[in-house]
Amino acid sequence: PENLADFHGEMGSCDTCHATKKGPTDDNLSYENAQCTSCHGSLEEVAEGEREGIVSPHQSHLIGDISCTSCHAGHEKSVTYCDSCHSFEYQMPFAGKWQREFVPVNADKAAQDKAIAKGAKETTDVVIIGSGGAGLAAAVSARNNGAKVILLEKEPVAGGNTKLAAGGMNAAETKAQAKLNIEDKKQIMIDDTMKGGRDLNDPELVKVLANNSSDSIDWLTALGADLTDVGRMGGASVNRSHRPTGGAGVGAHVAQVLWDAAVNKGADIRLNSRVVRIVEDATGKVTGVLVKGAYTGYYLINTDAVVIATGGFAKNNERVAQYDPKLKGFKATNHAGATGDGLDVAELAGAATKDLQYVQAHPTYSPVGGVMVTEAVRGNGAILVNRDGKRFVNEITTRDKASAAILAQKGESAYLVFDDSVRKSLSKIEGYIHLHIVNEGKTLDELATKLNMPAAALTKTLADYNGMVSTGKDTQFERPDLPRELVSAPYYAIEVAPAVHHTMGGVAIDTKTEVKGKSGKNIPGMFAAGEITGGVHGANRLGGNAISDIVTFGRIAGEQAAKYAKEH
Ligand code: FAD
Ligand code: MEZ
Repeated sequence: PENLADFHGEMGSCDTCHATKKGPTDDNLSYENAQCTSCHGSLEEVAEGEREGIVSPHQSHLIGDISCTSCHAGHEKSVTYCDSCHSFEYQMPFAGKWQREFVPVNADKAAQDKAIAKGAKETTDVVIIGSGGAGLAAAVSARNNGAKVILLEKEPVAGGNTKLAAGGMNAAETKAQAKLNIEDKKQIMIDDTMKGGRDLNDPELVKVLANNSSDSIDWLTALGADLTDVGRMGGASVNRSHRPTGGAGVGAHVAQVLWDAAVNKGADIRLNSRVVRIVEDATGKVTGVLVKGAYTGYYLINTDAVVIATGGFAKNNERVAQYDPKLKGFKATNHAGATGDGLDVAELAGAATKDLQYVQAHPTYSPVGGVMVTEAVRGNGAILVNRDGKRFVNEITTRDKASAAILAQKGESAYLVFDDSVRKSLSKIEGYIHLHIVNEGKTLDELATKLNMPAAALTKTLADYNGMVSTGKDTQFERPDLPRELVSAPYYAIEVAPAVHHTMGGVAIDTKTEVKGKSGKNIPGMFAAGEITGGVHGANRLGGNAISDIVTFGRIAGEQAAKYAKEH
């Protein structure tokens, strides 16, 4: 047999997998996936049967209901979704290589026009495009405000970049900060955010971000989230980045909480469903969206309001390089769907854009693991050293500065060096160890030898650094926060280099998340939230501010869209 369909065909007929001879009946492949698990067991059951110590494709960090068909295809080659970031070379049956060509949203205009002319298949109050944190928060809040919600996600798995977020969610004046005696003010968060964004942020949006940040933490907590660990991120004056106890990644947790809430509250969530057009009437008011279901083809949904929550475009290097040619050829930290086609859909529907030229590189990406190493490792005490074993930057400066400093080193990369106390402070590090990207030495000499670095220089660097920690002042690079001495063996190092991480620009919105049109007037019925929007972060986003952004503006967008739908 050439593929899984042939293989299963030999055991039975089409009904081994499909309900009818016509093939899949929905784009989630609900029936087909139920058939897989009825024979092979659930994802968790399959994972339990796998050897310990190996990187298991079935013990994934993805969120939601992960379908077998996300990787295992029937009539085509199967492709491991993990390979969109990593390269594990799993021996999957009937497998092909990960590859994806970007197909523009308007590639098939004649067929799309025909589908629109056919009329709507169904009607709803609010359509949300994108299942990341902004989309899921909007879904929860639109449901809380009584709207009928359909959420459309083009990828086979939910969660977008949100599920990958690691270091934390920024918020000021929170209960968790108070418990830890951290003094913070919303105004300081505003000032830090404006300064980090080189004062190019929209100040009104920044006020909404900071002033609602602790409410957003409370809102998530009420939904079941644990955001009680608080750490430091680059560019912040105080510790305000919230994450689960023990330092687990924030994004998978928040996205899972929001996913569960959206499902429980009755949002109709459809995967493999790409929105290719927003339809408007002659006055420019939103009336519907055109969807391309991966299995069901084009269909039109009539809706009063749409929330665009399609994220950024950092994974689309061609587009990134158009705005920032210095980043041409760079790897990206993002998920496969961060290509910017939601931006195209919005622009084709008349949305104005702003700040598209601002694209951020994250300083610490592991090219070997295909994974971003969270800023929280530095926030909790790690230092950056170059191939000569020397520090060269304030490790918790803003990302633009840290990235530029790394690129100026020999080999255009550096090592993130930390000790066992940092490892113990942040459970996210266990994931990097599991991925085999962490070098370990029982002593600094052993670590230096593994890194091919002068041992005496590395030892002196750590001794000098520890001395500065004990006096509380970094006289070399003015690092403002020196959380701990690095004295607990074993010692660890990860090779890191900058990778494209965040696109600060996007569609222009007002403080109620209404999308501004190119004409200068807001587009009736169109709302947007999250990384698809521009203005919140100015020229450079601070670590931890995106999760805050998507939850706060996602909540507002859901509420506003539901209210708009009720009134129209
Ligand atoms: P996303 O979560 O990216 O979701 C958008 C969704 O829309 C995607 O699933 C996409 O497939 C879908 N979509 C796109 N186009 C269409 C279409 N046409 N039709 C249907 N669906 C579509 N920020 C922090 O504040 N703290 C952190 O610790 C942090 N860590 C990060 C770590 C990594 C590795 C990455 C990549 C980012 C991190 N960020 C962090 C940034 C943050 O995660 C993102 O900015 C944020 O999650 C974006 O949320 P979103 O909902 O706007 O978009
Ligand atoms: O905000 C981010 O992108 C972030 C905190 C990333 C990280 O390093 O964890």
